[in-house]
Amino acid sequence: MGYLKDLFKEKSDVHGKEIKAIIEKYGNRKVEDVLLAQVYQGMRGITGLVTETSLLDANEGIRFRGYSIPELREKLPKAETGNEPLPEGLFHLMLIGDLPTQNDVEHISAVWARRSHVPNYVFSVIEAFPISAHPMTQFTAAIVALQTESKFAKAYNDGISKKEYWSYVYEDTMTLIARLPRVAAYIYRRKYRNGDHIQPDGMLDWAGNFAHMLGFEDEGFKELMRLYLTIHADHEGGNVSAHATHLVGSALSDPYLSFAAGMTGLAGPLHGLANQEVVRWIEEMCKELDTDAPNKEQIAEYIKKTLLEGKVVPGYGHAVLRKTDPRFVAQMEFAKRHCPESKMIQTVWNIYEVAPTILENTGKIKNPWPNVDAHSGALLKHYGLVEEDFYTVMFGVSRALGVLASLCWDRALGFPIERPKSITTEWVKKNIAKEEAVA
Ligand code: CMX
Repeated sequence: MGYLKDLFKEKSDVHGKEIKAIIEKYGNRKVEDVLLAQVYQGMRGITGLVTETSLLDANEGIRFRGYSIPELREKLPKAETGNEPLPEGLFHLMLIGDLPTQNDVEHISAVWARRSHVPNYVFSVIEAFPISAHPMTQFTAAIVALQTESKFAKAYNDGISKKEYWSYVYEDTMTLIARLPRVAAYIYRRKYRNGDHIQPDGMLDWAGNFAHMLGFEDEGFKELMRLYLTIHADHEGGNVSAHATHLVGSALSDPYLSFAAGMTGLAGPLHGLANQEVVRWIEEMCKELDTDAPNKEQIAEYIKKTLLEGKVVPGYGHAVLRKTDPRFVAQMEFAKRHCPESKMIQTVWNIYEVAPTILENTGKIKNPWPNVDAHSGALLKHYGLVEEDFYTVMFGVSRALGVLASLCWDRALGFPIERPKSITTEWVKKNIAKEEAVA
């Protein structure tokens, strides 16, 4: 076994024993009572999952294994010429639980570079789609196509013991993450650059190589990729992409199939597709107002119009967060340092100044503050990656780090098939009638 895999085994054995002891001693403890409204309304706020890689605080935002985004930007190893964290380091932190050394991230970069070869038939699957197919459709299909390489599926078929599941899930995780940038870049170059593909550069880090294969050699863009692929990686377990991956994985579907399920969820406009929607919304506003720099009054009117039309203001609101998303702040800081002159970025900042008050005044939106998707598109546009349909694929490449590290933990800890109880409204009405008759 490689040393990272040995380390994961060591950590997960210890943690597995700890969890067993907790369940034995405290398993009968109640976490919380569930309200009927929560059952009907998206299970909001119901604690029903364990996800070890990250934890979301409503006011403070995400912490990965206890570290906030500003702390990660300071403490995670960087590329030789860069200031932003290497996503390899965040993967190590989420998988092992400890901050990595520079050697650790170099090791992961090297393993991923070694495993990055994508079989030709996967490209044939992508090529079979009409060029007009949404990049997320092509991406998800390519991930399913890669599944024929699953070591877990093969080992399960050969009849391995439960105790070995984690080992094959780990192998699939490392290979799938290694291949995603190549698959994503292929889709990009096929759809937007006349199929003029760029071969990987095995000497670059995972994010730097992704930028290279997309066709962006600018060091600023590579830095943005390192930040982008770090901050989008994980957002605890209940969000649609993480939960879908975990849920499907609990049926012992292999990591490829589980991750593909997560990606079909990420492709929804209320989740990952919001980054594309934000840019479109800004561009439509600019077109309608016939300016590339709308002022705050104009933006405020446009937000009110969007709400009146019964649409959402993309990039704002969150199911858990109740303050500005620190992932938005990280991107704002990056933009202030690298490209404060961009008109679209300035518009993003102006929206930030006026939208929260208007959204709050509706009296129904629980979180009027921006989320990660409010900023990302404007930064990508600045560097010339202008095809917004592609943005969710980039989100997906990053999300693999968190949800697949979690899947390794799921299997190492022996989590069972997930099967919450559902009820019918008939059941609800009968129970209410019974309770009222007693009262
Ligand atoms: N614009 C307009 N209305 C909004 C809104 C927004 N940005 N955010 C919430 N609302 C509305 C909801 O649609 C809901 O309306 P109804 O009662 O008429 O159904 C009401 O306010 C209450 O919703 P909520 O409890 O505040 O929010 P939810 O937890 O139900 O939904 C989210 C959260 C993110 C889906 C929602 O805020 C939204 O649709 N935002 C815009 C899309 C977006 O940016 N998504 C990306 C989220 C981050 C990510 O996953 O990538």
